[in-house]
Amino acid sequence: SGDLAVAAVDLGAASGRVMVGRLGPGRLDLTEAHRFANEPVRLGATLHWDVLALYAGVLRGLRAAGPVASVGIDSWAVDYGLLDASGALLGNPVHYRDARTDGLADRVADDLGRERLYGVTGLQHLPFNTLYQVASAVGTPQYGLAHRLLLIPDLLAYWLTGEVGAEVTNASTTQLYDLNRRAWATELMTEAGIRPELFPPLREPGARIGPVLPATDLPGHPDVVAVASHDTASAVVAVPASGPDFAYISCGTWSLVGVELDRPVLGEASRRANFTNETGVDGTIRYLRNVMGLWLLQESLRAWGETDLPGLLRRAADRPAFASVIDVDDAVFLPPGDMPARIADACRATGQPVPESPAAVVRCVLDSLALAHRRAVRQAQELSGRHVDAVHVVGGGARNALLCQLTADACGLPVVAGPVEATALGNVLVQARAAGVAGPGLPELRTLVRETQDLVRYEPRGDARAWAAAEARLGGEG
Ligand code: ADP
Ligand code: LRH
Repeated sequence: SGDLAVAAVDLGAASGRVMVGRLGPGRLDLTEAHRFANEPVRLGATLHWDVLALYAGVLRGLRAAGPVASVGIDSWAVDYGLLDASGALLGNPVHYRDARTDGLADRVADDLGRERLYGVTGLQHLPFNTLYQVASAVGTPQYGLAHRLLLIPDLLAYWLTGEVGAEVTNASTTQLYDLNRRAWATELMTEAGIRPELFPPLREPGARIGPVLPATDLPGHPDVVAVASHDTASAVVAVPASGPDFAYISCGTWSLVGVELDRPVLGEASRRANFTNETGVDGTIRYLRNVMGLWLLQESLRAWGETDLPGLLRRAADRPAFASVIDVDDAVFLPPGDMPARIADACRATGQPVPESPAAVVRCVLDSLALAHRRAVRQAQELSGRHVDAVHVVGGGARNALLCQLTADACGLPVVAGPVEATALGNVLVQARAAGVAGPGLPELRTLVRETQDLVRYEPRGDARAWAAAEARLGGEG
């Protein structure tokens, strides 16, 4: 048949997977070839990614995938590896939840000027932006030896092909990328004491990177193709919307909540609301806010040693609503550690009852996350002027029926949940388009997703005033 098979490597903070996408006329199937845990390792004081374990998982997955025409790689944003002049990796990449930028991020932002930083890069202030991570490394022996900096998907592509480059959607998350000039922000780098030569040439989603090296011993030596290598950018490609009036929540470890625009929003109100302008495919802007997301749930399960998530969610659904709500975006929740204890502290500090069981903690997390979704969807509309009549929830969170329903209720809008593997689908679609088998535009790619993937619709229930009252308890603007 004329069908195309491609492999999508999608590395999330919780797990990595290699998926095979098969496309034909009106057809888009996705199957999982291999899934592996992504477990960070603390070495001394520093939290690292186990990047060689991830690479091994990628190779194993590509072998299990069988023959494919091409391979695309995406991962979480901002993190990177440093290479020496021979191309060898200098130390294990550091996890964005590591504490080494604590305090420093604020100092660097103040020194460079926050308004100006926002005007050039369009990015929200997050302490782990690449800018601050690299600034914290300047002056170390490792930094002194560094010849190249490669973001995680570009590092894996380099190991597979020997080619260096920086894919733009992910480059746009570094706070070292000039949104207006669509180039590295070399002046900012120099002012921050960062060497611009570290950063390789930019490449666009859809560009061919090169064939996999013989030494990888992969069958057929497929081409590696640049996709939207920032996982959130790939997820947004596969949002099954039928027009422009939608908000999306890419809901996994993080909830990335926003709208898709043609041009950035760079005003002072937007900066203060900490909305970001990340680069999407085809010249689009992903105007969104990072909400702490299912990290709170994942890290609670880890603390309890609990593995039965569906059972816990059923019990949480039976708990009363709004018993206690917390500000999920509080920086205290960012690092790994005892999450239930931090949630209890937050309830105590705001004079609310401390959730007394795991089911009650989960209910508190989901009510609070839905509140944060409500606020971000509202602010995205107010700040951008884009009207929204449906909210698309994609990613692992689309499997959480309680969260999807609460989000519909809180936003007062229908939620369309799915696809769960939107990121891998977006990765597959950009490869398929590069091969001339899908597209040409985002609307056609999204129609293919809408017509082939399982979606669940949640209508808003109840009284939105209850949500406004809950939001007021957090000091929100109602
Ligand atoms: P990431 O890309 O950040 O690794 P995912 O998009 O894979 O994250 O989403 C992972 C999340 O999906 C988990 O934290 C979990 O809350 C949720 N999830 C996974 N399976 C289920 C399930 N069966 N029911 C409800 N939620 C689920
Ligand atoms: C989601 C994500 C998000 C970034 C974060 C570091 O996986 O890429 O878009 O802000 O990880």
